[in-house]
Amino acid sequence: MDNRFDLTEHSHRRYNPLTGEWVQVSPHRSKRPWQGQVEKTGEDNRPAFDPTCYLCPGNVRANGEVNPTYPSTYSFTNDFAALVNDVPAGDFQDGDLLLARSEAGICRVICFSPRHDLTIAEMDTDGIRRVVDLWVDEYTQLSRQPNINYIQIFENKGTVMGCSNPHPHGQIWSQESIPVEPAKKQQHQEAYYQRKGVTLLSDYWPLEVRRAERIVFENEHFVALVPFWAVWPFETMIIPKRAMARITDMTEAERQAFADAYRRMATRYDNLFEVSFPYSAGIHQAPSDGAPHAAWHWHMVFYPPLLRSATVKKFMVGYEMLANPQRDITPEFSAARLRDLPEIHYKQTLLSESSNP
Ligand code: H2U
Repeated sequence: MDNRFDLTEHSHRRYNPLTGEWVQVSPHRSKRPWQGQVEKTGEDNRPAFDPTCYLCPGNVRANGEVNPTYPSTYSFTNDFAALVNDVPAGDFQDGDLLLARSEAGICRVICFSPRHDLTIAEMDTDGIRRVVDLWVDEYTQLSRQPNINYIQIFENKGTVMGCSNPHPHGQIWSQESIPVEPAKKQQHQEAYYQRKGVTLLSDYWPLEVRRAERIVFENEHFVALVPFWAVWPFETMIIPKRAMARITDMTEAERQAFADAYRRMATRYDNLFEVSFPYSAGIHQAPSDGAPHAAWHWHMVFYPPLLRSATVKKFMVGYEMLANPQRDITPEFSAARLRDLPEIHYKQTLLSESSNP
């Protein structure tokens, strides 16, 4: 019997060089039967305008403000912001063990489209390009505010990810400190840059293109892949080919290519289980603290919770909570599934099939 270590067969740990963390991979376990919880997918027949939606154009929000009749994108300061600017600056400390610090910030809500029934997966690239432009404008404005040193752009999609409203939207939370996840990535990218003189991701993406097994697709300026160290079953990254610290560094052509990559990834996700695919996605980029941060290479990450169908979710419990994350299906298997999917949304395909039987 051949007993050589094989990543596709044998239990192993994989290292995430961006965070310094490890993930347990157990490929031999992916055939185990499932008799646990099945998620409800929910009805996906939404109207283009919902008079009760607080994000639709012209509607009243929870605090009584009225949204304008916006034609493409719209952003506003979150009416229930987790971080606010009028916090008295201060520290609390008792010895070495009890430590707290005031944290000011600004939270924004970003409506991707006036259409209540769309998602990024069903929007066209030009519509998504307007979202990208708005993110760049928001980043620019927020970075000029005093005490805003980090800006987290993200999207929660689907009720299973805690999204409160199906209207296509995302959020931005910006604040004084660098939060935990980007701080880890900053530390590891800095150390790599000091050692090698190039960004970690500008060495990583060509390696993945050469190996090919985890690539989902690429365009002229971006690579989309399942990272070697992926934790979530269908976790992916969109990486710019050029080393850039922030999304504000993108050229016109790169913004368009980023919109193209975001649409293609979201559409492939919906096509995977023919459902509006839930995820939390967001952009990790350099702090907005005035320093250049040459070691930072910005990128977008997608963390989807679904495992093997529209209704079976991956649970991060037990060992994952107490030890470290664990996955059964390999990143290479997930990449192959995503790579083989069409980039035309399944609803479009169904529509054209029913009009041309
Ligand atoms: P999520 O669906 O990802 O939770 O985002 C919706 C955000 O919109 C949420 O943070 C805000 C909530 O505070 N919101 C408003 O700012 N105004 C409203 O009228 C309702 C919801």
